[in-house]
Amino acid sequence: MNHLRQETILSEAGAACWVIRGAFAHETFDDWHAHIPWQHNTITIYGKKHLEPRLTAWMGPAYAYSRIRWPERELTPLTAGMRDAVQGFCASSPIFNACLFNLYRSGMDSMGWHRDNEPEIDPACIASVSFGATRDFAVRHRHSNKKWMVSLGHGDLLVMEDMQCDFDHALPKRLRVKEPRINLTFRALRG
Ligand SMILES: O=C(O)CCC(=O)C(=O)O
Repeated sequence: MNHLRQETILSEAGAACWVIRGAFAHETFDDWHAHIPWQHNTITIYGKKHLEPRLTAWMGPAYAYSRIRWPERELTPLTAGMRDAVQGFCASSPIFNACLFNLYRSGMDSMGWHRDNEPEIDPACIASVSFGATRDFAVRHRHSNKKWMVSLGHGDLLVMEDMQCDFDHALPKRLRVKEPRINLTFRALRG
């Protein structure tokens, strides 16, 4: 894997975001799509129920966010293998014991600005792998409003270190994108 190099997206006040292009380009979208137990959750915004603009799945300890409750589900061998490979790129990270999966069916699907700052998530490192369509990933500083945009393609690894306090991130809609994208986000949940 000598040809893989780390590309810094941001490095500010102890926080960092970096990408390794094509780290998992040998994996196929179809294999992951078939492997993951997708579900389509309803969320409540200002008292109104909406279907989330993406499909999701969870493997790891029991976890809840935005009133969605995920029961404990063991990482499958395929997911645990990917976790081990991702962990290999993140030497100083706590051990990832959970994975949130996102399926964006087309550029109409998205994820709004947020932080992964639930108290049980270790903020030191969150790592994600993308498969399928290339999509823009946006980051903004919560106080200065400075913004960064990085395009994530098939097999790219994105790592966020100590970013969940001062930075938000999002996956904006891109109406020209017709193809689906899967994102695997590995987190370390504290027991
Ligand atoms: O799909 C992405 O790259 C973003 C996923 C994300 O922000 C999250 O799962 O918290």
